[in-house]
Amino acid sequence: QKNLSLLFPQQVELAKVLVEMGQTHLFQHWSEPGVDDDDDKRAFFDQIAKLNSSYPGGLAAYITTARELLADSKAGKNPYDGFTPSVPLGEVLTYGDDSFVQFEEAGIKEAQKAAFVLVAGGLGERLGYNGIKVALPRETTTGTCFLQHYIESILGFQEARCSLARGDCRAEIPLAIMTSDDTHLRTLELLEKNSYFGMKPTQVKLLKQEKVACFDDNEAHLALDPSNKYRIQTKPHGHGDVHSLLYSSGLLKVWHDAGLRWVLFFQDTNGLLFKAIPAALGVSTTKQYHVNSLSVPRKAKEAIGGITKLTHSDGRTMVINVEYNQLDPLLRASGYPDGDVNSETGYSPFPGNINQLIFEIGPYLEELTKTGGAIKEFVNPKYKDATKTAFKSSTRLECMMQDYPKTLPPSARVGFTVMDAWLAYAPVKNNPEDAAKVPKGNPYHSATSGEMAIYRSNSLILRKAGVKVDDPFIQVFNGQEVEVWSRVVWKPKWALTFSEVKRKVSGNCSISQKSMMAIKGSNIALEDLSLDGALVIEAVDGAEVKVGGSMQNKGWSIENVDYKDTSIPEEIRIRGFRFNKVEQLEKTYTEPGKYSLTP
Ligand code: UGB
Repeated sequence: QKNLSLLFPQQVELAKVLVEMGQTHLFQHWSEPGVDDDDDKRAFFDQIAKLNSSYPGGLAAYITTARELLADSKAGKNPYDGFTPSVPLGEVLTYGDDSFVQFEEAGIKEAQKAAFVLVAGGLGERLGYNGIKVALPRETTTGTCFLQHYIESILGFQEARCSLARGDCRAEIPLAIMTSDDTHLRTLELLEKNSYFGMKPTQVKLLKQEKVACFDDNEAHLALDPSNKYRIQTKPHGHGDVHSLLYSSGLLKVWHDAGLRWVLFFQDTNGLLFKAIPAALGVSTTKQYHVNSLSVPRKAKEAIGGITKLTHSDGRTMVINVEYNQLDPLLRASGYPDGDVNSETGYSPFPGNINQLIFEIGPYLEELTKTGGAIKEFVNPKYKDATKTAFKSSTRLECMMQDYPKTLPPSARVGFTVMDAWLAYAPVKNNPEDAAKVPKGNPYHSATSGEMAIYRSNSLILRKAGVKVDDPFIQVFNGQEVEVWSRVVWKPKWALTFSEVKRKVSGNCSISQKSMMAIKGSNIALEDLSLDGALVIEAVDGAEVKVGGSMQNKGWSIENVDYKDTSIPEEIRIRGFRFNKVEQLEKTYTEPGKYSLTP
């Protein structure tokens, strides 16, 4: 009360709202007015004003929803009450077969009408990495970071667009990146420092999401920052913010008006994803899906949602992601006493959502015009114990981008596409310690597995294209047992589809297990190549290089490193290995022309 004399009328109103909403604890430590901290008190109200204005209905609505959701969570109430889950039918693709190749061809054409949206506002709490996740190397053979790889992949589609359009290359494929206060500046810095990795700066739009207030307990008391008692702790509201941002920024409308047809959403650290995009986009256009979610076979209890058909007792049905923390209780409550378990196939019967979503822009914009992009929220507190009375750390309301179809009418065409995990999904989400505790047979989702998955995928693709690639070794890094395949990487412009890989590989090619090969150029053809060592080829556009013959050198060895060894850079030690460049053949072609590289 005494402090109110310090405040402006709007601030008095906000203070009253807080008091009415049971938040008096926020003021308990406040000193007498004028004694000290006046600036801090003003800053406190600035923050409250921002939290209040950036949430529909203001803080009162936010706290009210939180109380309801926290009570439901404590009572173990299932948000899917009344719904019966069953396994849905989707488009199941097999890499490299005729229909896959046809879908890829259709998808590459449709990429001409696509816009990409990267959601990269997450803290990456589970990984515990100090930098932004998109700056992490996707693989350490070339050190290319995730963001560079994503941009180069999109530019690859753009190039494909150019060749399809026979020279008309004016149109650029747009990329929007959702950031948050945690990632915004560092994302911008990464882009600027690297000249946007080849994109035009105007081609990339950053949309910053605002954070929401955190709660300390089930009564939804707002959590004060332990290091500043005049600040409310805040955390990201979740990737679901992307819809309201695309709408409120006007970007979606700009894309729609420019004649684009598809929006493709993707996450910060999936190094395989772009291998799956052409075929998935092909499915969207062929099946005329308004919404298409990419999924992979899911191991029970894996931290990815399950795509589920939900049938309500009133007859409604929808095919939707059920998040990993909700799938088990939903199944137990609806006649599956064992909950989230593998079937006889060794996988959960529910395909795993990898949050790669493809929306058709027209119906999407129409829907957002009605909803403004609002998405249903949820709360996921981490309780200290089974009494569910205290949290391990503060919690907040969240929303997820894949919940978008929940508000769609039954007439909406919502589908999903299942791909092999080796092709489509290898996220970097878990720190080494937690990854080492993942039950045997379940994916680690770590920096170690994320990188090894790239080599596995590329090796398997080359095998399908007729190259003899040795079987992998099994090795343990940071306590995780992984398959170590030949370290083969290529730039997206070398090949975006299986047909392109096949076009660039001919004769009898073989690659030994100890080999590494980095292909950095679009016109590099492998012909009767037998590689046993390390080979790095770089070529400018316009240089056509044929690589063949028996190439042998000592190559790059792999050394174990310990994630606890702080003398090693964090990006490396979280993998548990590093390469030792003993010997390699490295060749760079800087001028257009025709070349042949033989031993
Ligand atoms: N993200 C944001 O941009 N803003 C935020 O506020 C939060 C996150 P996580 P999560 O495919 O592996 C999702 O934390 O949420 C970005 C799906 O819900 O990595 O636990 C963040 O930067 C789940 O169904 O994942 O789980 C990152 O790029 C499953 O599909 C992305 O959102 C799982 O991902 C995902 O955030 C998966």
